[in-house]
Amino acid sequence: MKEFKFPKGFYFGGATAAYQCEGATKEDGKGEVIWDKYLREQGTINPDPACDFYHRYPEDLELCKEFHINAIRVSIDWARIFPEGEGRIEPRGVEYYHKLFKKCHEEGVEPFVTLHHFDTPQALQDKGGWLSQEMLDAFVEYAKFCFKEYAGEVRYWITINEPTSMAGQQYVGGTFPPAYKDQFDKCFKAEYNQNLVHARIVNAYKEAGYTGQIGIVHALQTVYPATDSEGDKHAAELKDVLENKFYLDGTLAGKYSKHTLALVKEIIDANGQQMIDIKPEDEKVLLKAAKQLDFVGVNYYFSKFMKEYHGDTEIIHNGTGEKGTDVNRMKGVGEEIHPKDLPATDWDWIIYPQGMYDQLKRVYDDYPLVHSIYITENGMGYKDKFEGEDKIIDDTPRIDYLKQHMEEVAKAIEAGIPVNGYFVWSLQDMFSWTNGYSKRYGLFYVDFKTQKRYAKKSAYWYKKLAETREIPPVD
Ligand code: GCO
Repeated sequence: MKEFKFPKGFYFGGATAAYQCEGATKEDGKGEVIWDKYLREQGTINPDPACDFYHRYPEDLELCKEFHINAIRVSIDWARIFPEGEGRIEPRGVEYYHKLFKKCHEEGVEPFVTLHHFDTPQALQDKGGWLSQEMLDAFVEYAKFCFKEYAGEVRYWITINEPTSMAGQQYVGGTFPPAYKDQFDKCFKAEYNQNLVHARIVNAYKEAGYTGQIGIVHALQTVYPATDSEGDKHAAELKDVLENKFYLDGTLAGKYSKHTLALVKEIIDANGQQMIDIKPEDEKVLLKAAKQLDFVGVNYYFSKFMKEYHGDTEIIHNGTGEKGTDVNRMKGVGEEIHPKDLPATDWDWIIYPQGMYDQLKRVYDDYPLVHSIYITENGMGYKDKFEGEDKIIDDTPRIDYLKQHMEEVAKAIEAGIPVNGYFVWSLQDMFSWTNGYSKRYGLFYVDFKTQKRYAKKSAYWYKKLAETREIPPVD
């Protein structure tokens, strides 16, 4: 791409999430979250010490400064502040985030702070999680507490990270606790509740008159039909409504279109379940929030290609498998296929940079209330190899991935789409919810035994990008 320069003030960030990086899951009075119980029972991933961000955040933020990374996505672990999700407050947890934000500002790194990044307090999950009114009300109270406590320290708030991964994997895919499968009615009910509680929080933030910005982060997968057949086109529409459109309508338009609801009903009916209730009074809340929303965050990793599926046995395996093993069929939706000519990561995530542009264009064109977009996650899982203290870790395939996607962002900006920042997932290596420690995403390699950080080749590439605001070549 020739002579493109990202605008001044553009954020070149790195993304993290509390539970994936902090470790210290039992420290300073922190309460239990759904992953503590689940990972203990599964015996697969030990969330401690992760990359020990709880103690090593100063070093990570100093690295940000050194590498010209001027923003960081962090999340607050709800159960550090409210160990039971509601009621009693733990002052040590409250204090920790004050220290973290202070350090961010000292290093000139703008914090973008997520309130919920997959780590529901266990006490609230026991009451029904996203399906319970008590959890929703507790979420609003926790959000209001944070707004007041950290006012002046946090200028960018994110209500929920990837609600689709949460609801989809809790009720359909079965890879997030409590790991139910094929419960499309509950999945859409959880989605409905997430949209609504997000809107209540946005409205509360605005009513209180804070001057910062508030948004939501969606994981958007761009869905294409595998062929031009009507059946494949329809399968793509169904998949899109399940993964993207129900959320986009709810949070960015503030209203579910008739077509969206018809597709939702079709999926639920095909699975012999009960259609969810859409209440007109809830839509008023959604619309008010959509009109006041400051930005939308887009997490983009891959695109999906859909084929009509006629079989009646469902095999669901949602993107967790090692290469070649990933099958993804959903009853009432369709079957994902992998076009032969498209590359994929070691976890079979199809690499399709064009999908990033198409998705940004869709969000901007189809949702006129949207006026500011951040790429809040984009990156590549890779089995990085450490070859000694004196050798720079060569992650050229990741640089290639980042470069191709940055070019799509640049294309979007040139087309007038207001993208104001980009966050690499992830700043440093941490663990992946379903793939553990072997799936590394970081710009900085973490030796999980010593907790030492090493800049990968991609970190130097990113530094150059942030310094010059121009996309450097791969080598
Ligand atoms: C992983 C994912 C990441 C994170 C992130 C999502 O493998 O862990 O690729 O995207 O899950 O927390 O917001």
